Amino acid sequence: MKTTLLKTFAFVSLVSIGGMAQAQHLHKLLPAEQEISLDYGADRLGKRQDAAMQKFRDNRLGAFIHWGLYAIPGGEWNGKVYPGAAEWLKSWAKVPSNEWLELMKEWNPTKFDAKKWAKMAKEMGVRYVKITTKHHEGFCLWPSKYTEYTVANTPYKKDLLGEMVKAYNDEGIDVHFYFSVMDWSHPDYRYDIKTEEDSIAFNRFLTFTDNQLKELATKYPTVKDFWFDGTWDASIKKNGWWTAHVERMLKDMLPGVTINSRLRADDYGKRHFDSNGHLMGDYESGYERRLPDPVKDLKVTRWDWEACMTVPENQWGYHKDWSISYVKTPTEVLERVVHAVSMGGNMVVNFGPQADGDFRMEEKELAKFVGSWMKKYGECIYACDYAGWDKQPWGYYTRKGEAVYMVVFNRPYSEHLTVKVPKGTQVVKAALLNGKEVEVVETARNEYNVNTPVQEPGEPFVIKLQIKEAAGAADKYRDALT
Ligand code: H79
Repeated sequence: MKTTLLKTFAFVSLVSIGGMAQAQHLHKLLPAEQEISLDYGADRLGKRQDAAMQKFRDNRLGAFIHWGLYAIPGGEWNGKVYPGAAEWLKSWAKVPSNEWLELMKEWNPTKFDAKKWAKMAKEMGVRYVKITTKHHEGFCLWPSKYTEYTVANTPYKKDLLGEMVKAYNDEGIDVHFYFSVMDWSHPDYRYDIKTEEDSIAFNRFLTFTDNQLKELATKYPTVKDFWFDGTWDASIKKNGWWTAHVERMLKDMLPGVTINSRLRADDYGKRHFDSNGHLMGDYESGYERRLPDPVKDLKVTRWDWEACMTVPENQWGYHKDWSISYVKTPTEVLERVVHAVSMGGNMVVNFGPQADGDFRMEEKELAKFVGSWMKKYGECIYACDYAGWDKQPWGYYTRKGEAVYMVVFNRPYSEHLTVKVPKGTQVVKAALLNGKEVEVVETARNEYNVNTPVQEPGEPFVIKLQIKEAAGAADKYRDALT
């Protein structure tokens, strides 16, 4: 990747797009001969192919847990309910850090039962859980020895993170760590580096962060992934070297660990994708509360990616009033999961537990709904990938080897589901996942009608197509002579 070229010219043009570094999907690939030399760019081209990455990918469905002090006020401060994201309340209500951290005195989740949480995740069918070890507020769910703002100094006292890691792992669920680099509780954090003093303070902050990360990797060595957030500030963009260093440090400590692209900034402060257009980290993590367009954005299959979503419009931490914004129905949540897998990505569904350690009723019901669907149809999700077939209006395709799954969300009045196959592909058989065959009729060159099941499933359902990809198969269709 290190090629010498017109570095000065490239630098000038890069500075001009520097302002757009936040646009996470600006990732034009430069022709190889025009690539610039980078010390802190992508470490690799293309997808990671090792077993740990394959496991990450095969898991496909995950849950996010946003849990911190913000669960206590639940979006309300001094009698005023703020409609913004509950985990940002400190910022919306302009609460000084010392006052905010007083909430630690009230942190006592008496209903918390890690085993129950793990069971709920298991029943939902998630294969991994991403836990906020520390969100922007700076409060740590583990007893970090590098700050006083931890669960150890609350009435609860015990290591919440440790309890969770053990309980999830005991259920066979992978644990991923969310970690916010931006830390509102730390006096040395800087949004930008403008003076020598800023630089000295921020270097201290980076050492503190290294220490916390080493602590997490040492105390909880079964962690499979670090998902970094709060990395958009100028201070971090000016220290791209540090983001590359963190990725290397964690990978040296924990072989196989995966790291999201959001951590990284290159030599020029370009984030997610380096100045040559190559993805940094192991998977793209910019799909937050949005998804690629299933018709136009096929390029996302060039790299691994993971999306995450909230159930209300934008609430990650617990907010007491979900009536402020639209709340997705369980079927809508499910559709986003399928959408992600159909495009070769993972989906993480967010939960914001209450301060008492229980989940709100809507989240419990959602977990149950997704779980009962996954029990019946999970075969079209786990270890499945982008099928490469033209999107049809009835739903989404996923694929595993010779099986192509049709996941039907929109049942047509015609009762026929149009399937257009790539050239040379034949549909041999179509069946429901319970084995019951459905009729499939070849209607034109590379086109089939698959019948909907006679009995109304009453929910999004799956038809499994067995296919044959024959090279040079005889073509019985004649081209139009007109
Ligand atoms: O943890 C959840 C959110 O709290 C966190 N990421 C998910 C997983 C998140 N929220 N917002 N963001 C990440 C991006 C925030 C960008 C902004 Fe800004 C911060 C908009 C306004 C303040 C960037 C920095 C743009 C202006 C300043």
